Amino acid sequence: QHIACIFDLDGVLVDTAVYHYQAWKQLANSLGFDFAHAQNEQLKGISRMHSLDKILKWGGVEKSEAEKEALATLKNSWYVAMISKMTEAEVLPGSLKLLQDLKDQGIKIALGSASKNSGLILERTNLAHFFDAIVDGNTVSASKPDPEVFVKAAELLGALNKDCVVFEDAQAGVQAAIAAGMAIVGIGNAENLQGAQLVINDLSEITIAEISALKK
Ligand code: B16
Ligand code: MG
Repeated sequence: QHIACIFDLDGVLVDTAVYHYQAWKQLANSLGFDFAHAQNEQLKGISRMHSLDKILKWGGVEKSEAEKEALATLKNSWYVAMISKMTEAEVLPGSLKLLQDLKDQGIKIALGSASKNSGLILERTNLAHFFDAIVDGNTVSASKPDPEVFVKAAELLGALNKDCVVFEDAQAGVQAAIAAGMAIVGIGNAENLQGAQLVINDLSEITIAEISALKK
């Protein structure tokens, strides 16, 4: 098959959104305000600093660049403490089987994540060995919805953009994949994934034949 698959990490292969939420909530509370779980949807797929900017805005709090750096570092230290305890059991349903099937068929696999912590998460959950290329928050300069993360992943795989299928759980990621000219499988609620060709609840709901049929 002439396809390549690019997986987002948080919300697609693992559910680290719960840990991001807990750590951001703790940070907001330490600044004297709170935000709703529903607002957390807007933080998915966007970078750490963009997330912080949004949260400070919700709280009506203004901080200097230096203070923001310190707050982001503090939040990350709490987040890293949480993900350091992750296990294989936290891999989302269907992920292992699909990754193994793709590998068995010789289909190239890349990670396309906004996270700077992807290495630790992949190691803790034993997923690292599936990937032919890893592009994450450490390697990109423009965050989703900019297509850079997926374009770089395709380049590293030696694949054309039009041959790539992206798996995403966030609207910002769907926008990025559209901008890259790639096919998109959305994971989660269709209302948060506008522009995806197909929306499923998790990776157990899709086969390689169905993925191939989506190719642009
Ligand atoms: P970090 P993904 C994203 O991961 C998360 O969805 C988003 O909530 C987070 O702010 C971003 O990573 C940065 O994460 O603070 O670990 O660098 O969905 O692109 O895999
Ligand atoms: Mg995600």
